[in-house]
Amino acid sequence: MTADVEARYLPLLERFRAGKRTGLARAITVVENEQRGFEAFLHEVLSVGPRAARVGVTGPPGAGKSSLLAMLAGHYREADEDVGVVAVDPTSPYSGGALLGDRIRMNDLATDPGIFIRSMATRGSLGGLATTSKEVIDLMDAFGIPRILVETVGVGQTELDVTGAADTVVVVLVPESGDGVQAMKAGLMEIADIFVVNKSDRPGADRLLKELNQAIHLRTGPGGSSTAGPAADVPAHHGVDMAAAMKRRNEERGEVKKPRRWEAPEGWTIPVLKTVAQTGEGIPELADAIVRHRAHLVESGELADRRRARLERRVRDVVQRRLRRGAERAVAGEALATTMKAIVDGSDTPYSVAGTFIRDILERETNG
Ligand SMILES: Nc1nc2c(ncn2[C@@H]2O[C@H](COP(=O)(O)OP(=O)(O)OP(=O)(O)O)[C@@H](O)[C@H]2O)c(=O)[nH]1
Ligand SMILES: [Mg+2]
Repeated sequence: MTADVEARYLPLLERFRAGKRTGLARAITVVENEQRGFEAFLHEVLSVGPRAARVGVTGPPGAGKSSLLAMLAGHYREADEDVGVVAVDPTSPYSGGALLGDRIRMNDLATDPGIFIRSMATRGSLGGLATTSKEVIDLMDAFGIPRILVETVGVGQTELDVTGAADTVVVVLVPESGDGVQAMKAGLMEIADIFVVNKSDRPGADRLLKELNQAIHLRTGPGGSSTAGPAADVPAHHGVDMAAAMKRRNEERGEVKKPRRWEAPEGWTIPVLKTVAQTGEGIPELADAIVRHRAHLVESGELADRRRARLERRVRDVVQRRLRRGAERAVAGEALATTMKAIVDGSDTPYSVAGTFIRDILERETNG
């Protein structure tokens, strides 16, 4: 930390490290608002590395994600475990005694000192779950909260990004949200570690359950879990091994391995569970599946892989964010206006001017 940042955040750092709730709340605000020096602050507190069990809960709007999450949080609280709840782009509000659904009141949870709730918007970040949302999760983790539940609405691309924030992804579907094939198309199939058929008090739940089980069975083949992507099922055509070719292509592009896509870790068969979030039916089973998946991740070494992929991604995101912010600051106002004369005259072009800006930005960013 530079002396400047140190002076600014030292008291906060102390409160945070001392486990003061207000320290966490303030730290989250600093990060959310990207206040000056927030990255240096994150650097200080994140050096402990991730410890919390992070569970992402995603699915279509109104599927009962919040209700499930409240029930899960309650379940953990019964065992006296602290729980962090992060809702990204929530359509139903969480705070201030608001409801989660019609009947499940969040009041008890919101006033429970063992529960930390934060809801936030993605602010239109590319890829859905904004980097800052992930940083808030990291803060909760660094604060020492052992369980963090993340809710995202599974529409568009948003849900795919939950894999960038969670170790275990729970996909919530409901009988009326369409069939299992639809879920596959939406990409939810590919990211699920656990499927939940919520609102199983409603008609059609068993049909959805069956469809999901069939889809999983199809995907993984009889008697086991999948070991590779869909291309692995494609036999070598005309001497071309699709899976190998795709892998090579991805490697050549330097693409980061995404362990979540069509790569359910070996030995893990995605469970499909029935719940009624309103009554709490099926919640202990869901909690149990989460524990089992966690154990599986640890034993198979997959947890380390997933964390590593997440960290690689974070490095990229932070670099991009800093350069983008640097560009927004530098290429504006007076500085930009003064370049115009030469460009209009034709003695300069936007390209040479861009080069000058980029050198400036890089210099400023490397010097803090
Ligand atoms: N019948 C029935 N209704 C449920 C169940 N779970 C949730 N609901 C209701 O479904 C509605 C939506 O629940 P939420 O928990 O807000 O769903 P959500 O997925 O968080 O919704 P968004 O955040 O808006 O996408 C509420 O009216 C709940 O009371 C269930 O198991 N059975
Ligand atoms: Mg919700």
